[in-house]
Amino acid sequence: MHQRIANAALRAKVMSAAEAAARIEPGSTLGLSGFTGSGYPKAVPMALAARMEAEHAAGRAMRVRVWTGASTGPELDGALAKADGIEFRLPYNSDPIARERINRGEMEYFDMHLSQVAPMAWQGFLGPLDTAVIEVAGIRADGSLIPSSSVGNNKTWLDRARHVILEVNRWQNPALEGMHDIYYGTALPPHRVPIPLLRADQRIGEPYFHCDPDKVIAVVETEAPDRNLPFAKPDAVAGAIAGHLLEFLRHEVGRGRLPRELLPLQSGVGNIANAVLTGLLDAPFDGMTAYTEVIQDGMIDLLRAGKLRMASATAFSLSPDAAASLNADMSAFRDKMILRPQEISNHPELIRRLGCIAMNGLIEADIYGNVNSTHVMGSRIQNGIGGSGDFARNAYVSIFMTPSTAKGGAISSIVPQASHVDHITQDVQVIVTEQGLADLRGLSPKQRANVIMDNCAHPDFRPALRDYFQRAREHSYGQQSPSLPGEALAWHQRYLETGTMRTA
Ligand code: 0RQ
Repeated sequence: MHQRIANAALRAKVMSAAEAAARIEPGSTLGLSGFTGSGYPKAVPMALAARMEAEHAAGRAMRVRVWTGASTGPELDGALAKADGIEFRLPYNSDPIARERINRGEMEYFDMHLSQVAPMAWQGFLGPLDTAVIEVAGIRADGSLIPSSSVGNNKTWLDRARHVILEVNRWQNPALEGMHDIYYGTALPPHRVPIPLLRADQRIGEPYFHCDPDKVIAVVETEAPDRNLPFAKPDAVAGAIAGHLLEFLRHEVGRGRLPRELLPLQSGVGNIANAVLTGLLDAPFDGMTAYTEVIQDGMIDLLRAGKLRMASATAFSLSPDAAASLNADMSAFRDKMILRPQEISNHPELIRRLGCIAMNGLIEADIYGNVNSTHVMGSRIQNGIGGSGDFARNAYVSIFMTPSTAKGGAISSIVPQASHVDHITQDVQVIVTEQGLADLRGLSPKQRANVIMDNCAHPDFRPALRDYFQRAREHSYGQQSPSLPGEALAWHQRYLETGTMRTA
């Protein structure tokens, strides 16, 4: 017992998850570990949800405010949302139960840029933090903490919270020790200094978190897997998108605009991003690096094949199969991976300096290249902006990819006007669909519109887009970005009323 807790004072604080959850005040703000389904606490949130359900059954309200790194897992967001226990949440969420509550207006949600969460917490803009609940892989004799499969905002939560609850998860591989790089050099203006990171593979911090042991009110032992969904096998659409994108990268190398080993890759989450990574296995680029948020299945394959030299991220986001295969072989990967706090993995200064190639998904793009990553039909949140904004604005080249249609072809992903904008046209340099690729660099709005309609839109929707654009050229108030606003948004209204954007 207690093999993972080498510090005697903290060992004395071991208790059950229910006892730990009982120490959380109703109405308090919790800073929880967890990033894209890894490294989130699994026992205390479940026990807290059970307590909330009992309180609600007795007619007493019990809700908390939840801050995390990014999305977590069903034992955290799912359980607390099901118990109607979340009053407010930030940042990125992908849990379906929480998504439904948010979209029914029962839960407040702010999907802020991931790089800004820790600085805003330090600046005091988010209010006080009561209790941090952090999963770790172990506690060392000196009380320092071995991070688990995500780093996220844990350093900040441990520093800022009045109280700390630790979950020590025996399921996490002990060989994770040494893989993390926790940078303690950030400060608030006017005391900020440059972050001394010049290469994706560089270490600038230390492998452990520090935490004042007097703040620790409970230590809970668990043995529970991170839970992520398996990826779908790349289909023809994902394969075509990957093909266009890889051709573009080859072309850029040929023109001398990218080195042969490319520049550090940032890859969003999801099946298409994974298909692109799989495509890189056979592409003529060697010695690649990744400076990204999450290490996903495709990156493990690239590392194994030696195509990717190293990957820097803040978390793993692996299917159950990939997690099991990495766990079986973790020590072989230790010097090829670095997990950092998300304020570093997503730091605009570093992304700009390293010149990342950013590749993210989108919900819809308009003919001018404004991108909606978050809100279906302008009002229904899907996940959140996550780190896409951190990377899109600061990347060497900012690429967005999507199938050209959604909902079985009823919706065009290319629309006259995005119903919500996360990434303005200046932050979107390349759009790729299975139809083709639009290289928008250096183009004016009207030039962009032509390239996007011709290269990216589905042929079934091209005539309607062309017709709209032509009439906007004739009747628009101005001709810099011709638009007929009422008519543009009628595409979305038509879908809401008829179930399709098609007119015939
Ligand atoms: O909904 O499952 O109910 O049918 O949106 O769509 O096709 O599964 O897309 O998994 O590639 O995710 C933008 C959401 C794409 C993702 C987004 C509906 C579609 C489906 C999901 P259903 P798919 P993907 C690093 C970077 C923001 C965060 C980010 C995302 C659902 O990439 O969250 O980039 N990005 N982070 O049917 C109506 C359309 C639609 C549409 C799709 N045009 N209209 N519905 N859908 N397009 C990672 C992190 O930051 C952690």
